[in-house]
Amino acid sequence: MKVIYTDEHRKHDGAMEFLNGKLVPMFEMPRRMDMVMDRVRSQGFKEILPPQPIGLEPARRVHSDAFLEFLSVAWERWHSDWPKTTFAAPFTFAMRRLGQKPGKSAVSQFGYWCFDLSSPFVPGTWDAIKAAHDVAITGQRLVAGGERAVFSVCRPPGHHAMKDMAGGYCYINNAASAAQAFRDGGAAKVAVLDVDYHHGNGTQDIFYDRDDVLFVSLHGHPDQEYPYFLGYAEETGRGKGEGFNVNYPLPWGTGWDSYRQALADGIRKVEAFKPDALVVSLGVDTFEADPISHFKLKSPDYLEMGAMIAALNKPTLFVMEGGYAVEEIGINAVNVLTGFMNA
Ligand code: SP5
Ligand code: ZN
Repeated sequence: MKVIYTDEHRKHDGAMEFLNGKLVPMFEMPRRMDMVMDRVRSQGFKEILPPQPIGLEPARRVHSDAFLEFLSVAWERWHSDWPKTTFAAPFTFAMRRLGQKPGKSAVSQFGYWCFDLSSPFVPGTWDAIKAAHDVAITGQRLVAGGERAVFSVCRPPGHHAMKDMAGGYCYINNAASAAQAFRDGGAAKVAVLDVDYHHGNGTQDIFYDRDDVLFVSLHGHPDQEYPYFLGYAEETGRGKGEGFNVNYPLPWGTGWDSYRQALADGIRKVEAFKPDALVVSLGVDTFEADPISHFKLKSPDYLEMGAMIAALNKPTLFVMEGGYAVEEIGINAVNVLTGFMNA
């Protein structure tokens, strides 16, 4: 399996996040991808390719121009208002009611284009965002060109990013952009299977009204877990998208036995949809030792997960999302690929 990777993600580093009343160094850190790539190399993956300079056109198909414009200037805007600060993040939010608009100040713009405090900017964030998107779409093009499967090692992750809002460590929705790129390349139907611990609220937002992209997500129940406001089973799509959004909210403490049953059900839904391509939002924060999550998957379970995904027998793009148990993230993520290839 080809792996797409670049060191550009390292430029997105050094910001803090709020967690349960404390300002802490971000769990979403560069070392995560070091651990993934160490494991990729030690497991004998030979073809590690840099991304092509794809640019933002694919992203424009799933995000608004104004939002992408904000991302591109976010750090400079913030820095010119608050030159003594080392990272930028919002602290008040527009909520988008009563016609609220982004104003001229950086604080206003961050509060308008973000839905929470956990997508901060440092000087290199925009370069990392663009590189992660290039990584995703380079993988997509290889799969569209006939590869059975490719692993796009994206960082920052993407699945919380909505059409016009950043949040949850995410800025551009790499998986959604890749799914749309398959469509634009001639695939009639595409499925996105999201196995990250957190609900893929951004991907759901982007495809909620559509019947050409099936979104299936397994995640911590929104009654207990981030992103809290979306991810319920009743969210099944809207208009002609009705029936093409499938959520499996699962309680804290979920282990492989019940996870496997939900995954098998989700995979049956993907199979019935008969997609021409599959995008997997691959988060491994379902791991038992993940510091911000509450599922109980063990490392060997990821081998079986990969085998189950392989049984769909679709051209498959794996897009890296979450996973914060840094010591084991490489083992777990690469186990999915190994299970897939050995199936
Ligand atoms: C891509 C991705 O995985 N984003 C996740 C963003 C999660 N951000 C906030 C999580 C807060 C969860 N509660 C922590 C409880 C720690 N004991
Ligand atoms: Zn996650």
